[in-house]
Amino acid sequence: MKKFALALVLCLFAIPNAKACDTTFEIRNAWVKPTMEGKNITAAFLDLKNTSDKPRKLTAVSSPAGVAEMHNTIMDNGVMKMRQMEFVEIPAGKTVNFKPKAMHIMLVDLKKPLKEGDKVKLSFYFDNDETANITLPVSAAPATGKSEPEEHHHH
Ligand SMILES: [Cu+2]
Repeated sequence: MKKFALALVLCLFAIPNAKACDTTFEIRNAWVKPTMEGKNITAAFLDLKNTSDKPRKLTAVSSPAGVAEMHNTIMDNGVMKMRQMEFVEIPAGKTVNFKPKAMHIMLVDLKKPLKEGDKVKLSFYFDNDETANITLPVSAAPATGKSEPEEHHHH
């Protein structure tokens, strides 16, 4: 239930209009990690669900706070590396999890440091011309608990 409540709150915060509420995408558990001292880079995490019956692609993300990129984390000879992705596929009815040490939304060239309590706006662009605008809290930990069941998907 907590997840659902958060989704509603995010809808109310949708900028510049309430269109995110009408899209076939649901965004939950969204949060941004505070920047570290002297860094202008951080990452955003969220669960993105495609509620339609067609596969979709997330093709771009933007933020007024800086430059937003879709990243994946890969292990290369035991070394953790990040790789930028041109798009993220979301199968019909499935959820893609952006989380630490996995896929994430990288925020670089930030105009100012982000601290706990700040808000970050993100716009998500999809291959069917839908856009979802949300506002994420900057917090040291995920906005909701991790104990709830998650939908799993495998590539
Ligand atoms: Cu990254």
